[in-house]
Amino acid sequence: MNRVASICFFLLISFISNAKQPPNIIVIMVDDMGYGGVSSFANQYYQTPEIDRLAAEGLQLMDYHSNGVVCTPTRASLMTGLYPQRTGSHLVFNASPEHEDYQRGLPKQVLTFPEALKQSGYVSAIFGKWHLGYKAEFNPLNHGFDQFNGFISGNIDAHFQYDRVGTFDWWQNDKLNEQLGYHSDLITDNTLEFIENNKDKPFFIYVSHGAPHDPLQARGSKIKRGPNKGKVPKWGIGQPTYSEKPGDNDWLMQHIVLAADEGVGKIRQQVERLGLADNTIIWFVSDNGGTTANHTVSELTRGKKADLYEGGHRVPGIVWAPKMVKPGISNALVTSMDIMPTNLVQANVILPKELHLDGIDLGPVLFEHKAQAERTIFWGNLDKKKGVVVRNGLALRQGSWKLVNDELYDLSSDPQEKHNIAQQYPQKLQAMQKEVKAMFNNALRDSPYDN
Ligand SMILES: [Ca+2]
Repeated sequence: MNRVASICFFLLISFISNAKQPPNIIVIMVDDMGYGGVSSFANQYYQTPEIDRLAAEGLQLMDYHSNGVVCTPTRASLMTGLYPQRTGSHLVFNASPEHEDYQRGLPKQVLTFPEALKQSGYVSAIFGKWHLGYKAEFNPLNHGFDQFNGFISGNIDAHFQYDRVGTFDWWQNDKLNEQLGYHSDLITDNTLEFIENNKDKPFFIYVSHGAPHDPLQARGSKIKRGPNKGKVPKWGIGQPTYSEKPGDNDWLMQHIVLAADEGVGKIRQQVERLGLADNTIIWFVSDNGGTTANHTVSELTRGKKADLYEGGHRVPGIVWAPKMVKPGISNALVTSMDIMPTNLVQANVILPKELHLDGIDLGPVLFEHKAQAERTIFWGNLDKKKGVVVRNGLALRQGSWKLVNDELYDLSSDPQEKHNIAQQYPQKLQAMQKEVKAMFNNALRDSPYDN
């Protein structure tokens, strides 16, 4: 080896040994939780101390939005960095095998978050809800995850894992295989074990809670589905149960939400105990707004799950990373599809130049306090039978302007969307209506499905 080659070799080795291990990434997603589910956002009924602590020590994202107003679309955006329409995942994947949308799934050819992270040597796991396809080809293991303990449908019994149509739905990797316990606790325990087992390599964990989606069951509640329906399971005896205060839905919801909140605390503690806090990013987000039944809607946002008003998609968002964020409140516009590109940059993943992502790297805004350029984001629902946009239609956010079909709001002065100003700004209304249709149709053209 000549001298120049030796120096180059030395520099290369120095570079490798000095290169910091890329950060561990944990995304905790709760299901159907609006601002009313978290006390540091707008829960007036009870405290959520662990989620609040994450917010206090991290960045509380006051303008965080799910890309869908229901489950499947948001999860597709989180996994791909794309608008859900591009992957044909803008509909809820229905659990009934007779339903035509049962056949759909996140297309294999789309690059997923865990697949991209493999370039930097990450090991990846999902614990909990998938909801991105029922067929074997759509299993998380076929989308880049190394481990999966959870369910593929939209919701399960919290004790015995039967889905809405009575199909057993708890997977350990690609095999149906039960785990005994309350769903939120299983998700937490699997996460803690995975962190311990993989503490020496970069890991990505998608902690995907079923709470507080229905069926609404606390740890001590009766089983609602499957052969043991009506019984309290052995792990539920002596635990909080709705039977103590029948009809008090806030009490029931408190015990459902607090099981997930405890899990948030245990995950943070595990990261700290193993000395990983300085190189770990934890996101806490919801997949869509709250529901009337689960009492996580809030007067701060108009509407609820499935609405295109803010209550359908402006949801709790937190990013915790002690070495990277200065604790505080951020008013940056952040969406589900930005989490993947933001983390890929932190993970030193280089994406092919021709690969288009709709989400953007928000590292400069969140971690370096740079100013954010104005963004334009759309939400859209489609009735594929009629081939037209229906029910809630289309929404567009542009700076502080918000279009909801033929209504126009200025969120800077009217965050609760109480004053429709469409008549005062007819040209703005028209321009935004034109733009949202163009963006929606552009995204839909990439869908591998008919619509
Ligand atoms: Ca949901």
